[in-house]
Amino acid sequence: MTAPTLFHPSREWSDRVAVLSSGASRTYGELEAGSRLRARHLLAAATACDLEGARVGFLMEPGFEYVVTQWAIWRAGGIAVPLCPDHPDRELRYVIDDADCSALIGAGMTGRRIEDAARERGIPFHEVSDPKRGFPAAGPVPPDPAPLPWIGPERAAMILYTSGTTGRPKGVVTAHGQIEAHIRSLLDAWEWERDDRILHVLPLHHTHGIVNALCCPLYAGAAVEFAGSFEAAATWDRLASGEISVFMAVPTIYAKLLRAWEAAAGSTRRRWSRGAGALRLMVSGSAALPVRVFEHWEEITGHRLLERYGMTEIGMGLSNPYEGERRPGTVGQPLPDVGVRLVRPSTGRVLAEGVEAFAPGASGEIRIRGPMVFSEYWRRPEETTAAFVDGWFLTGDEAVLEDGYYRLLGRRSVDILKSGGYKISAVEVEELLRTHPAVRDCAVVGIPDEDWGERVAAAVILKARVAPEAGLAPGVAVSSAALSPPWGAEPDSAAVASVLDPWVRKRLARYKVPRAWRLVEDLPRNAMGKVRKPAVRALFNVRARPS
Ligand code: MLC
Ligand code: AMP
Repeated sequence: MTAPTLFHPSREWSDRVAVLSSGASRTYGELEAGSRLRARHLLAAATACDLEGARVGFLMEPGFEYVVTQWAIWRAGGIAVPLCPDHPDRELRYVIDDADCSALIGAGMTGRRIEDAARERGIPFHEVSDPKRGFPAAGPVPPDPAPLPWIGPERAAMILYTSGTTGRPKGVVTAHGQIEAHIRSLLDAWEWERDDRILHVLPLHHTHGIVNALCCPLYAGAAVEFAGSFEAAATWDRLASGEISVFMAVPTIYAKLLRAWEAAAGSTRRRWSRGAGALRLMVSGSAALPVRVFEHWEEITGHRLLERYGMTEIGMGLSNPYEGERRPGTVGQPLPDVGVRLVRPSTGRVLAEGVEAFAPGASGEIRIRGPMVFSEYWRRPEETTAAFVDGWFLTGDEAVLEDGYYRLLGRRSVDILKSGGYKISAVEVEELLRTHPAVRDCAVVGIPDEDWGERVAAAVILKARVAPEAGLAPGVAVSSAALSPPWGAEPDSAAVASVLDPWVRKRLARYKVPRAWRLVEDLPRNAMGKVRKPAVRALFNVRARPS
């Protein structure tokens, strides 16, 4: 394989616009120069000529600085660890510690949130304000063009954190060559062109926003327009501007856009519909796209959304065709260079491979192989080994191959939820809740939601005796029934929610916060004492489905 070109734009592109953000447009030449300078500052601060895989955490809003920083870390030989501006300190510190970051970079008010974390850990915090200035505090910088290290495709490039079936999120390590294989597969399948401009509305700590919507266009020489955070009317206006050719989003965003369209005046609707209809490509992924959303979107824009399937560990695996029939409710066929199999886990029998079904109609686990599949879970060798069988990655997703198209049936684990495209571990939320002084036990489940796919819901048993500092009792409470928060005589689900919601919010990303609460005296369990999650779902008036 040749040297990765993730951060080596073609010389011919120097004057082309690479990034538009905060009302300014920046060229590939500026990106190239800014990231080289920042890389040299990083190396000077570390007194090294190659960061040799040191992890560098960075926190900033989506925009030009983000891209300059990502490229600078790569050019300096570091591993980029993007941090999420929405996360509370506890989550940020978890990632910084788990990745064992040796330097942190922050921009603006958002970035300054990790300054204390750097000081406490005795690692440098670099504040960036202007790419031309690099890090002023980093001391003397070698003259340009100083040699930057050569980065081979096998070297680790990025760690992204993803939830699993157990506890806290794991770091997924991908190498430069793997990211490049992911990009090349999508460039080929979706026909990215230099003249494309994508409207970018996704978070930049997950593969959808980072690789599909940022690295792909930059690799193709196209332009990325950052919208800031997602806002439906502003997004419609930009889609209708005539300047955007590509859009990628999670189903919740399309659902929110549809609601905004329905609420708009007739003339606005016509303008939005006409404008969006002129785009070259609109993609949905990260969660199941409801057929109703697919159909409504087609009705108002004429676009048949291209739905695809991916995962942090594998990049993208399956996609409906760019040319050819895009079938609602399916995720299409294997992407270029991706090996896809359906396997019955209990027997190891291969039920389908590629587009060939060996046991028509039978469902199995999706297993993936290919040059884009990740290297390892960061410092978790046992979990890495357990994630593969014969070189195939076990996705944990269940699917069936029907008439040559894969259709997802759901996750094999009830403990993995998806809300608004974010993966959430029920176990992580449960483990946190159990550390609250008033909580004896709990069970967290996903309940279906039209717009969000799933919402997080928690059933909670309170301790019989609660210390006053628990916040649920004004003094010494003696029994669960007698627990009385200051605002009510009897504890009920609403009272529990009012105490636990703000407590959880301080500790977990907001998309992990339960949106529905039930106070229960006991949890439904099977004969082995294991909580029956389908029965927990029923507590929220959701019809039980098999676990
Ligand atoms: C926001 N909220 C959520 C939420 N996002 N609740 C549950 N699930 C979510 N995902 C809550 C907020 O806390 C707030 O509630 C309320 O919703 C409104 O917040 P908001 O910030 O105004 O919402 P909005 O900006 O509209 O955010 C929604 C969203 C966002 C869909 C734009 O969730 C998002 O960017 N999702 C994309 C996730 C993503 O990129 N996944 C890719 C993973 S990679 P309150 O009570 O706090 O006010 C992957 C692989 C692959 O999956 O195949 O791509
Ligand atoms: P993440 O771990 O955040 O990368 O999320 C990956 C998971 O998102 C996959 O394992 C699937 O469960 C889910 N997913 C991604 N794309 C789709 C899709 N088009 N339809 C249904 N689920 C999807």
